[in-house]
Amino acid sequence: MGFVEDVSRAAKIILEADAATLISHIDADGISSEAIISQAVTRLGIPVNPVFVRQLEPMTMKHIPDDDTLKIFTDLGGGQQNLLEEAGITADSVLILDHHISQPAPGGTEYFQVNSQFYGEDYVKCSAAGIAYLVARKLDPANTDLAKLSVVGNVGDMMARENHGLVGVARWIAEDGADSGHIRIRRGINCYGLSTRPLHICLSNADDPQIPGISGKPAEAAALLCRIGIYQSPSDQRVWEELSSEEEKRLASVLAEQIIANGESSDGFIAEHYFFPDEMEKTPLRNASEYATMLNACGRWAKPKIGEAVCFGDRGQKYREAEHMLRHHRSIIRELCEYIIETGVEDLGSIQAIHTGDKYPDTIAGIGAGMALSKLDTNKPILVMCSVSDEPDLIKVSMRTYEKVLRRGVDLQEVLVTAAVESGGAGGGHNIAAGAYIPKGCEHDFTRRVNELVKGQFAAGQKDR
Ligand SMILES: [Mn+2]
Repeated sequence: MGFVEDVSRAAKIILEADAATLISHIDADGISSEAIISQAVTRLGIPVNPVFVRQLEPMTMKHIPDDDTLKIFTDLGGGQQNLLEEAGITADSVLILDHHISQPAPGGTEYFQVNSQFYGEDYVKCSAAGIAYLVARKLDPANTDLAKLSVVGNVGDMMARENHGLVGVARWIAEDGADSGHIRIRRGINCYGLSTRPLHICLSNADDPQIPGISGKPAEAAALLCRIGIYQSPSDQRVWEELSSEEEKRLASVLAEQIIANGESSDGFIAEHYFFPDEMEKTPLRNASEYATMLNACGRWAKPKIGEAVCFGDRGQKYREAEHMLRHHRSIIRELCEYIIETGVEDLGSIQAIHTGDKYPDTIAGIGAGMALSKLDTNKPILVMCSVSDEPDLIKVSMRTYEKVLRRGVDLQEVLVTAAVESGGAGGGHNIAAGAYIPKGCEHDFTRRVNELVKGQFAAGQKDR
């Protein structure tokens, strides 16, 4: 069936339900998908019970109540239909809204699903929060306030990364939110913290591409901003979001010149950003990427319901708890990053690797790897291994790299999928950021194999040009 028909059918299934259980993932996309459907369903007067899981696997299936509520799976479920079938959950009590690869149930139970993978190119780069929003909008066209959460989920799931902005149906959703006044779409420097961080800090954190003379150098960044008249003094605290469009153009052209003068490519230096004018200024809720980090912080530290409350509009007690989660999240990541730098990585030739054991939670290994990389050799991907808290036989692997390395032929997803399967594990992710789980004990051989594969990609990339 076509996308429009499937969304209508999903809405009809919800309208016919007496009560619903919402099962969702704990990351930014999972929390925002849940919050979209939950609010849309509650607005219809249908009671909802949320269940958040780290993963849908045999151990977590017990959290799904055995009752006659409609089970709505968001941001998961498509790939775990075997588990639903094993648990005896019938097709007429399930609705799946997902964007991950779908695996049909082995016994042939046909669960109804709206999945971004089914409808062609315009839909592939749309996360579960995108699908959830389109279903919510079908339920009631007045649900356009939820477009914000949909963009948070999409940005949180890196749907804007490759094209430096959302594309296809996810972009349409952002425009829909802009039309109703809930979203402001702006193009500008591809940095993080555009609403909360003083501009010189924001610029000094830029790492992909790096800005010569500015990355890692906040004082130089402040001096530059004074020179071009954007700061009055080096102690100014203006954030990017406060710049006029003339000022942001001036800043972007000066920085682009600086990158190009240094022989680097300025590709990817400008990106599209999504701001939320009805949120409080200078808070993480003002733009999609900072909002997503806040939700991820809640989820990764096992408090998805605090993130959910923020999505529902709580700006009191729960919001303060979310701010606390975010600070905690940042300080642990900073510690991990310092640990990696101080301990030092092993240079294998084409990659650099480190094993952090059980010192830091596996849920932040990838983020820590990304941050540490800016202070290491940025021409080689980084690989971080660590123990997994409740799985003593597994090792989690996270890899990160930069766009300039992708342009030389590297694809981390391909590397990790191949190497993980060979070692009896499983991998996935994106070309620029990927992860894997491998059996404990094979780390040495695994990193050597990854190094070999990356070396091969560099060599093939060389030949192509
Ligand atoms: Mn997702």
